[in-house]
Amino acid sequence: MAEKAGIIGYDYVEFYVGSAKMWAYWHAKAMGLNIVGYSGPETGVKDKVSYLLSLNNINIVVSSAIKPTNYEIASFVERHGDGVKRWALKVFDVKKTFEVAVKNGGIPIRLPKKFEDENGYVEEAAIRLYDDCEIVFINRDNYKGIFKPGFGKPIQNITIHREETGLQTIDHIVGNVRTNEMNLWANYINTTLNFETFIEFGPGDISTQYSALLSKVVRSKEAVVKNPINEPYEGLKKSQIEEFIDEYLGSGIQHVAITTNDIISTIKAMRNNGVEFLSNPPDTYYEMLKEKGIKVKEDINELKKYGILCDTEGKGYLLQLFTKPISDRPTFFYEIIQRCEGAEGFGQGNFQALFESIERDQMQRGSLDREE
Ligand code: TYF
Ligand code: FE
Repeated sequence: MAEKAGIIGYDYVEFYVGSAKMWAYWHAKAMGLNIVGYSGPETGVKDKVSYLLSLNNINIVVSSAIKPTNYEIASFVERHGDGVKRWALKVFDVKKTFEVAVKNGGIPIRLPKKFEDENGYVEEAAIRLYDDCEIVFINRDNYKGIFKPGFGKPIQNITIHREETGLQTIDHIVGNVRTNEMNLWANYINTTLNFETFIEFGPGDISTQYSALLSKVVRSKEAVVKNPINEPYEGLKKSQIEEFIDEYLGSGIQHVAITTNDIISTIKAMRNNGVEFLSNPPDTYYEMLKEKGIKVKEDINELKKYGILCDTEGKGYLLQLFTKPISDRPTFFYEIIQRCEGAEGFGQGNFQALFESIERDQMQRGSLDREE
């Protein structure tokens, strides 16, 4: 459905990484995405390579510098490690959305531009987000080729045996920012994109001994685009948000949540494909879920077997599970989510179990204690 700001939904997420080919292989093998596009020297791009991975409504681009002269990618990866450089919103009118965003305080990164080849054209513009990230406005309606000019069919012959994951669409994209920056970025997104604050989690909502964070969810008026923003809050130990900021060297994207219509099959397939998930909650978590007597269609024993979390707060119920950080630094991870019977939340009822699981992971890395 059309919105006032003309935003249709997420279009793609682009990572800057050390080796795009390895990242493409992992997303194909582990996440069950298909390598459908490639850009590099063979397609006339000299100093970088990109792979486009797609499945259903998901588009992920992974890009690497292949020469140090591509300072943009090389310096990003040197500082942050592998991470999300930009997420794109599909919009009706790139120029108009960009102009309104900048008039309302959006920091321009790239002015609206048409990229053309024999297959038509793509229009793109970008504004800044967080330290080193971008929100892109894109319209690809007038392009018949693969993704964008500069892309072609993948030329690599990569054969992949995997189980199909059935992943569907990007549900939300989460940022971690420094202490006192959450409101700044929430207001920035709300005013530039005409979004609104949907939920806020304060100090009392997070209930583990150590993990402390504040969180605000901003979303588009039609609720198709949702962006939680976390900042650290005073805690006994180093919280996961502080750890992210330290390891990423600044603010940036912490996780991307992807939907499925059948989370049990998805998690089973992903586990068989070799994806590592956070450790399962204790048995008491599932006993409490049974005791609540809420009508969950799924077999609770199956949820327990695969470590899937179930939040029954609010309308409907929500099933979710989080991967471990997918690359070398404890920074970016994926969330797999199934929203049942109109569930709109973000798993608040799971915060305790989830954060305890993250803390077990932090403990293994020795990163719960702050360095003096
Ligand atoms: O997106 C969310 O808000 C949920 C909960 O470090 C969450 O997925 C919040 C903080 C965090 C991990 C997950
Ligand atoms: Fe999430």
